[in-house]
Amino acid sequence: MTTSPNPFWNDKMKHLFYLYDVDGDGSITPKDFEILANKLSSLVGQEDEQRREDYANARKTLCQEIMRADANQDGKVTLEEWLDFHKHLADELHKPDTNPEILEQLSQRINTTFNMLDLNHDGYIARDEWVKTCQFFGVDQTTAEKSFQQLSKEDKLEEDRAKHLFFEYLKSDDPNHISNCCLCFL
Ligand SMILES: [Ca+2]
Ligand SMILES: [Ca+2]
Repeated sequence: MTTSPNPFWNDKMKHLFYLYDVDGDGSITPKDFEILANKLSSLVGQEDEQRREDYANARKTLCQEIMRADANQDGKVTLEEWLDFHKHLADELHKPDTNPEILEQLSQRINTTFNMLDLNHDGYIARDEWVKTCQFFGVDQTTAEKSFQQLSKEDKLEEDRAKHLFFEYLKSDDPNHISNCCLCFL
């Protein structure tokens, strides 16, 4: 059963759509991921061959996961397809018996995002990695630092915690929920 989306949730997902539509042509395509991954990889050392390769792989995985939203399979995810897709995911996450296949897909997605944010690849997102990434997505430094303080423990954001926050972020209708404290959470 699909309920009509809450306005806060709808705005949040729209915002996320526009973050992914990097070239601003009104739809999400594999080209957007290429641009995004190239830009993000400039945050890590360019001389690091291994990390560049990781980024290329992460981009492919993330792109595959997100292109699932392309309902009519024309190679573009429109805003409407994006909202429908995430509404379906949010509805699934609200169920006590979430479809395990969907959980698996979402885990893939958060793992990939996490690995991209974990710039030095030590298994944690550190404050500076978080702040850098937030700034990259247009969030000011003060907001980014404040959100990190709320999200992290002992100045680190662990993978499990990040995954949990991501699930909450996808389904939460509550503007005051901690997962919503920073809209740039992918
Ligand atoms: Ca685009
Ligand atoms: Ca489409």
